Amino acid sequence: MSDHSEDEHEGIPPPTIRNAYADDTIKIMLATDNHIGYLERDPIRGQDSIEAFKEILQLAVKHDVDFILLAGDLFHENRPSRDCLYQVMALLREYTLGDRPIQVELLSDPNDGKAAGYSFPAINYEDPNLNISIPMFSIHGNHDDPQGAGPEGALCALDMLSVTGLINYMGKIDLPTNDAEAQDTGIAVRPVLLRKGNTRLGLYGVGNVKDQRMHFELRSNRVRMYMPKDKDSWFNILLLHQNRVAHGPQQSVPEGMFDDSIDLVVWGHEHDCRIIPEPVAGKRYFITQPGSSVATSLADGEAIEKHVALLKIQGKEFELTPLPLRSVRPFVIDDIDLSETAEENGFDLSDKIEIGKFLKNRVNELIEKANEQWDERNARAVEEGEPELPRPLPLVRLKVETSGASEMSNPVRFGQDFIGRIANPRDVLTFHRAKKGGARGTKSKVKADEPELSIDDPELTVSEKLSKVRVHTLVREYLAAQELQLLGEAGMSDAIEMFVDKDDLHAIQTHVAGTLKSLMKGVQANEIEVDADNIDELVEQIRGEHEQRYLDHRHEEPAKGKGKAKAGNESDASVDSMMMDVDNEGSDFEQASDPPPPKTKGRAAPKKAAAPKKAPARGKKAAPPPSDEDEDEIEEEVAPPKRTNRAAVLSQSTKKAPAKKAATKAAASSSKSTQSSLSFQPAGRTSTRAAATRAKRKVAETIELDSN
Ligand SMILES: [Mn+2]
Repeated sequence: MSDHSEDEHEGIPPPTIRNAYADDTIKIMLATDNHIGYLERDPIRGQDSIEAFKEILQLAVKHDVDFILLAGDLFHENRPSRDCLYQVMALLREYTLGDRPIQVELLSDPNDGKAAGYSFPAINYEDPNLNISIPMFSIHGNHDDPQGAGPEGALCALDMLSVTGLINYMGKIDLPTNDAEAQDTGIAVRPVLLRKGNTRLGLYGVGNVKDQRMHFELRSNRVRMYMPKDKDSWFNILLLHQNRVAHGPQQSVPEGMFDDSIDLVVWGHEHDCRIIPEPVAGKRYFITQPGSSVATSLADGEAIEKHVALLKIQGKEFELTPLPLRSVRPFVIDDIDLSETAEENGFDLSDKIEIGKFLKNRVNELIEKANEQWDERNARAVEEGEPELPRPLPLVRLKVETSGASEMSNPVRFGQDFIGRIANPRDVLTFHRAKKGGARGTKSKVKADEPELSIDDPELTVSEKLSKVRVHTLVREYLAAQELQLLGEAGMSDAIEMFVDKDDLHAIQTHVAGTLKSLMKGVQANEIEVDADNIDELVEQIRGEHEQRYLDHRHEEPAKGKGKAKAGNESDASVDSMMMDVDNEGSDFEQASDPPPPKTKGRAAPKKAAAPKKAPARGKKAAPPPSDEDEDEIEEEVAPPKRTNRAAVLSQSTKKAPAKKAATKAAASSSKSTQSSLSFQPAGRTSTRAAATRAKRKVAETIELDSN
């Protein structure tokens, strides 16, 4: 056992197995958040994630484990590149196939979760056509979650590995298929049940879902675990991938809400290594948080030495041995307050040259520290009989609080002096300023309850903008600047997030096309006689309706994407409409922080939308198609400016009809010309793509700085 990261939990002795019998001991290689593909194009760090993954597989072989267990985010991208898939598949084939006999017997149904329409089982080593030596089990994370709704339902990268037989994908949440079921089903968890000798092990996997939903399902007791009758004579592991640290109301999952029959929770998603099992107040289970095997942000938590663990289970006892990952490059981070250090060291805050010198010295010290760290770790490993490894370039981050200093030099140029000595010369320095009215703290995460920040805020430094301005704020500002508000900021914002986060190349196109179609339909349904004066207003009203409808239905969307239900999307939606209740309890920051600007109009919209249907009662004729030539009829349905509710529509339409006679012809033809002037589709599209590209760039950088 390595002797460096123990005793973090005072007083409580680490769980141990007292009398170990090899035949009864299940040995597991525990790891998570490998984020394969992170910075894959970086010439220095491009292979970091894959190297760490390779080391984990080698450790699994070396320690002769029964299987490997991962808790999500195997891949950094929702659609991993070909290189990533190639390397992961090759490594899995290299290290997890072979003649080594498998000693854990599968007791649950091997067909639980198998690919529909095919004969092969879900668990790879139950397939006689495959020769598996070390099975790998994994849930999905938030990066590699199932997306899309093709004929096979939502799929993720793990589904690919699963059908190739290289991985056993678990925790794809079962969604209820009809309304009635949705009332009493929440998240259903079917375990993988295993046995070795006298030890019986239940693996309960819950792939990532939105924290709000998970919180709700837990609170409402709707996380249903299918457990064997004698569940307490099993050792039960729960795998999940959620926020553990609160980033806002309901933006995390509390530690103490899991079933009492659970013995150990393996918590994925949080990147800092807290792998030593921690007890939970009032609960009998422990939590282990292995942390990521690659640093995906240069934040404090990632500077903790990276580990995986050898987990041994015998009966109801377990023992966890942290194993340091030797291939991970060292990372040191430091924080300085420029005005303080200027005072201490007697230089002037306006002296750029002095400041530059000082920062360079400090970075040099950090490089030295990182190299020492590596040498120590290497020496330790060599002592334990491991081969020596060549020293990689370290990651170094210096966070500088610049309040009081007038002008800072360019951090990228600053970093050029360190090329060849550190792995991240471009972003070694970050500048930030304390906000008036209290420090924001050094946490790099976006706080959900912070006020919205504008990208144009002159108070913000570039790095603050990147890390703190939310996408939807960016989108709204951009759409406003381009006068593209028609596209609807909530929908556009979601579409851009899909485009960026999930590599859904069609997200924006689909959204724009859908919105325009709906706007057109709205205009036409109102049987408009449109002229230059009222077209803007009318379109704005319809846009309001559309936006409101979108917001109303927004929370139903994830249900379609998640789970394997192919049909019954309608009813799936009701699952998340349960969530709407939670959301509306008042703490949902999304709802609170992005009210569509024309909210009142949006509200009035549904009433107005009903008007055309009522029309026949007033008019002589049922609502005709928009091309109808009966001008009198059209007149009655004219959308006058400034009508805000149906009463107004009724009174105005009677008043207005006679007055407009003369204008009718012009109106009718302008109705057509308006149609063509409404064809802003192509223009809208290209501009949107430009918006998306810009947003993508900005978002990508943000994500790089701050993503689990
Ligand atoms: Mn994650």
